[in-house]
Amino acid sequence: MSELTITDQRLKPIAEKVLAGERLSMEDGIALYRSPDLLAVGWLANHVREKRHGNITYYNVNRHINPTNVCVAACRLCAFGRKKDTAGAYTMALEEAFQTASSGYTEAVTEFHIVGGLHPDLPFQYFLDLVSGLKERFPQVHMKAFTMVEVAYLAKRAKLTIRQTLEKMKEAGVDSLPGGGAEIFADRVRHIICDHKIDGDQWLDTAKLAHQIGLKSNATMLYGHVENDEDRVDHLLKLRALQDETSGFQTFIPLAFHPDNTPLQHLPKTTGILDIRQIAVSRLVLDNFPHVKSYWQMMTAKIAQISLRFGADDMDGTVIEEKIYHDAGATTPQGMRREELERLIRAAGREPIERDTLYRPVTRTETSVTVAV
Ligand code: V47
Repeated sequence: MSELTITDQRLKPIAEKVLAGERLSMEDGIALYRSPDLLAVGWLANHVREKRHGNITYYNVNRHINPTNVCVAACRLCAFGRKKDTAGAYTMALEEAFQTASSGYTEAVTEFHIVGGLHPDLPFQYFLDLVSGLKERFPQVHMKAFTMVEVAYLAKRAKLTIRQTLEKMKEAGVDSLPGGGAEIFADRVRHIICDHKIDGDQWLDTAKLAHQIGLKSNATMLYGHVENDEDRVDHLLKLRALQDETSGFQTFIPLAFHPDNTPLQHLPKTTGILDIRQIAVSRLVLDNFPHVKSYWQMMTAKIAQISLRFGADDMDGTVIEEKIYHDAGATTPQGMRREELERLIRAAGREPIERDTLYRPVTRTETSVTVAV
């Protein structure tokens, strides 16, 4: 690794803490966002990343399934949701969802990533049947299903507690939860971008319950809209505090806001510099998160690749069919093949490792896929 050169003197005490493995504060996080010395911030994040993961970069072979885009919420951040019976609204019949699950690339997937809108009429049983039906048909595939927001909404509709709802989901075959819906926890920001969702504390409480019943989850942060540096660090610190309690988070995924076709489309898109900095600050502040993912669909493949030298150790996966960002103007491809992901990772000087959702290495032969347990 190259030598650390610091041109911004305010980074010196932060660098000392990072090199000594000490925890960063709110003020440190803000200084990292504001420092003009992005290369020093990146060096430090890369140092932490290499200490944890050496040269390895993870990816997986997954498929996204969005069973419905019908949503009772009308979040200003979103271009995906539709009101029932309006143009473009869709809801998959179960058979259709099962068909979708097996369509696309021929490479065997190890994960289904299942998220959708808050549908006003679909019963809880639909979602349980969806997961158990997929499990029956694809027993070897990990079900990473339903955000904390969907869990809380389904609990309310089914008149169950959050814990009961999570337990029923687990029984039906949910193996872990994705990190969506966290956005930015600060109320002021949430009122502007996603007024209709559960608040930050409810998101955290739901994640805590999931972890307590043995379900791992991810966590996200949507950045690049109306939040400020304090809101961003506050979000990271709240996640770090919960992780201290539960150790249930696997991966943190910063999501760059895509404004097109949303009520916030007057806002500018994030820049490459902010995207890279966001990865680096996340890696430095979230000292108890095993993984930081640079989700190539959001970041673009090129920025995701560069971020492998700025703190990220994971690029997400093949995805196959992405709707949420493409409705909001994303220009990335819908999916990517394993060879291409591996090529990008190798070109960044990293060693690609295919993982399953729980970060166990996957071995493939021409006829089978094996997960090391
Ligand atoms: O929660 C919605 C975001 C999230 C927009 O856990 C938008 O492995 C940008 O959470 N511009 C869902 N972002 C996606 C998500 C995710 C993705 C990949 C991997 C994992 C994981 C989780 O997408 C939502 C919201 O924060 N989102 N609309 C938009 N216009």
